[in-house]
Amino acid sequence: MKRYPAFEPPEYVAWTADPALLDAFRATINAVPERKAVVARLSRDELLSLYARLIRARQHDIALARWVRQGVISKAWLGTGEEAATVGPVFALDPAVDFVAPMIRNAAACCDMGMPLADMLRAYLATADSPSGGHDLHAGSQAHHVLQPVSPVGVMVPVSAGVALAGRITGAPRVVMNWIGDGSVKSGASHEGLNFAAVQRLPVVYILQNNQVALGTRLEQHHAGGDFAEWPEAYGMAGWGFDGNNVLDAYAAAVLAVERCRRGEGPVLLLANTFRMGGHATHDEREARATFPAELFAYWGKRDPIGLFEAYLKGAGVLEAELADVEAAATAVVEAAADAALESRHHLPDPQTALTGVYAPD
Ligand SMILES: Cc1ncc(C[n+]2csc(CCOP(=O)(O)OP(=O)(O)O)c2C)c(N)n1
Ligand SMILES: [Mg+2]
Repeated sequence: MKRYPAFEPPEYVAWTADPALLDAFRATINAVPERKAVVARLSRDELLSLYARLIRARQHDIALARWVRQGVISKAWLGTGEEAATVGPVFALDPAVDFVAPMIRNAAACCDMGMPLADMLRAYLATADSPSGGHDLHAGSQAHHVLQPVSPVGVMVPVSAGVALAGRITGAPRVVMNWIGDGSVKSGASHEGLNFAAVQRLPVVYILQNNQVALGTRLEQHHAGGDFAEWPEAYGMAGWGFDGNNVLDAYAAAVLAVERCRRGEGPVLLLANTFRMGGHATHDEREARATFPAELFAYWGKRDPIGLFEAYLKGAGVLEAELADVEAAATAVVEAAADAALESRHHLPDPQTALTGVYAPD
């Protein structure tokens, strides 16, 4: 895949697959028989679709980083390096019935559920034709079953439980997938929501995305709660981990969680270990580099989830030319979406609409 030195972490610029890590990637998806069986059922087209979605996610971040550099927007929150923890699990859902509650770093969930990329980018421009009409840069769309993130992180945990409960009450069974960070899972709302989902046995797949940091606070500075792997049991729900940089492991772990939810066996708390390869947003990348030792960036930089999956596909016989075609198509889609969004740039909302959609009609 093409690399973008101006917009990607320096560790990715001259990326090549470490043979030992590629072996580990394969070993991970073969380690658990149930997951191995799920991965084995993926068709060649589905594997290429996962690849296209990963590229689209990376290109979405590159488009935003480019806008920041060009002065179109002041900053952007990126999921670079964490794409597999979003793209894999969403692939386990049925977008026609299920819902997602992404954090801002899980933007890929929006387009993977069918939201137009141009709308996701318009959210950053706060245009009148953006998903919230310019109210908020967080992107969501009821029509596409994407719950718009609420800015106070952790608050979506009980909201997701509520959406699942509403589905049960109204006879419209659905699975809700909700990502929570290693930081936001410490919020009061998150604890209440996880407990409520557990006691009501609601069909929610919570994904605890541990990227080792919350804004500028390292995990060991905000975490005294032992191994996250023990948290599901503490809440009284099922749970298991997956490799947050292995899209196939992420997919398989999520399929098993979604199946359990559909059987009515209650929520699942998945634990994904990964790493934030940049700053909290584009404004504090230098501080982020000072927050962690360079070796940690080097360690995770070798585990680029897209590079590893691409190397896996090549090893499985997919031709380089075929991957290049998929990459070019996904890249063109994002570039066209960015152009379309920019056309709306000066279409700002009428100030009279500031309260529209904020309060229920009397
Ligand atoms: C209640 C609340 N406190 C603080 C913030 C500012 N804030 C936004 S994201 C964030 C860190 C979240 O960390 P984590 O949950 O680990 O997610 P990550 O950013 O690492 O993906 C903070 C402190 C906020 N939005 N809401
Ligand atoms: Mg975090």
